[in-house]
Amino acid sequence: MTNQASAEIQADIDHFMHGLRRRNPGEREFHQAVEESAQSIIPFCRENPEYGKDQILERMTEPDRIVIFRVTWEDRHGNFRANRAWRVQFNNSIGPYKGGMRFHPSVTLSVLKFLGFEQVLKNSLTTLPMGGGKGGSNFNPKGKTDREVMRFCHSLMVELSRHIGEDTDVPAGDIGVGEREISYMFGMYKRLANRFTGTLTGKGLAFGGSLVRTEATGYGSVYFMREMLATRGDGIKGKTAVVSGSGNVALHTIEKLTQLGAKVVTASDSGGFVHDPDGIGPEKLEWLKELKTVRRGRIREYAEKFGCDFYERERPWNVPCDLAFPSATQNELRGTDAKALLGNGVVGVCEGANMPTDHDGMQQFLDARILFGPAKAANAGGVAVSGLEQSQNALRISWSREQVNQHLEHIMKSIHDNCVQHGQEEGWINYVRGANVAGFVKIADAMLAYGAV
Ligand code: NDP
Ligand code: 2IT
Repeated sequence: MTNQASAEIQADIDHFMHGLRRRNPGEREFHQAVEESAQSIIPFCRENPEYGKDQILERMTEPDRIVIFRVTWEDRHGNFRANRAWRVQFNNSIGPYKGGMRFHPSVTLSVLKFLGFEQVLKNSLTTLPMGGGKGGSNFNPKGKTDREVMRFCHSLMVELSRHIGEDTDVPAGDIGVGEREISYMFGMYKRLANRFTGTLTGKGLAFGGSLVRTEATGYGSVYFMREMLATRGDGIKGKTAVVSGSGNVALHTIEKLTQLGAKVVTASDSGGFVHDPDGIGPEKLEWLKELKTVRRGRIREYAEKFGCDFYERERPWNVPCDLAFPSATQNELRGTDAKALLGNGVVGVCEGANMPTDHDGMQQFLDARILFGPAKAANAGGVAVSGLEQSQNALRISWSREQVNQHLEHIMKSIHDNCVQHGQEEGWINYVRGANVAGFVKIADAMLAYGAV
């Protein structure tokens, strides 16, 4: 590309981002997510002018609708408490809105808009007919009793139920929302709607949940890494891996990596990380699952139990590894962390979390041409199996563990191949560009076909 052409493209991106920032002041995470995608999509639209018309990207970055509401609930001391909740219905061009609910004190409208925008492109990549949305609340489930969480979830659903439905918008879990919260929300939804439908996913197996949904995001992320490694004649077996987080995504990433013969040497939570040079093998992982999902304890206890090092309030990116799986939260892997990983010879990074790598970190990985699987491709396995849960609910059947896992492996391979198709550059595959463009094209085709709606 000539210098003049790349200067013109940069000017287009700057112009677009200037407008987006002006329309959405102060929404830092939303700006970051859109800019990362625009850097792939705007050059693609210049090369393919049929996609550069009708304000497609401008319309795609404006949510269809946002519902903001108060959630009042009663705590264990009899005090009334009030939180704010949102549902961002971002884009339903290719199917009903679909995406998780996040409960965390850091939740803001900006965070949910970034997640909703990413979800639109991610869901398009899954090959399934799903639009994109996201929701959540600044409610902090930590330290709350089950009954407090129940009362919060029930109260939230009294309002949310007006806006969702199996063909309208289908919420699921995310940070702070797992099977317990989905069950409370689904129970109240079912009562209010007086219909038993698959309006939420991630449900318990006894009431319409799908096998492998719990494992799907972590397993999918490892399957995606496997596909990336295969393009270089390499594999998972024998690799040393660093994982951040110890929630749903991280635990099942560790599980699948270990099953495929890798050694996982770290896990973390917001208090710090543990470094276990012997590896978090199956027995230790069972203990960790119980710690995190039943006792809701802290990762520090793992170090005490198994006699390894705990690094308070630190992240694991200085630990030498072949593969890295940021699987906790956004912007947890920054430029200096990327430098440390590259310095230690990392060959692949797969984003289990949404937008865990900041702009500087991602640029370094791309410049180094390592295998970098961006979130909207690498962690799409979770929402893909949510889509399969919707299919099973609609058909009123349940597929076996093997059937669902086969679908998941197939979908991750399709996503990978689609990224390769759109991400080929001289001598390497730019998965960031591949994922953004492949996700965009399908939605853009639908929006162009609909006209001005
Ligand atoms: P969980 O709530 O199960 O676990 C979250 C983990 O990340 C915990 O270990 C938590 O530590 C840590 N964490 C959360 N916020 C922070 C923070 N601000 N700083 C440091 N650590 C933090 O969530 P999930 O595993 O479901 O989600 C993890 C990531 O994966 C998120 O980015 C989510 O959007 C993404 N994702 C999830 C999918 C799913 O199916 N669940 C699907 C696709 C992506 P602590 O307990 O101390 O808070
Ligand atoms: O970020 C995500 O893809 C999720 N939290 C899962 C969403 C879903 O609908 O299963």
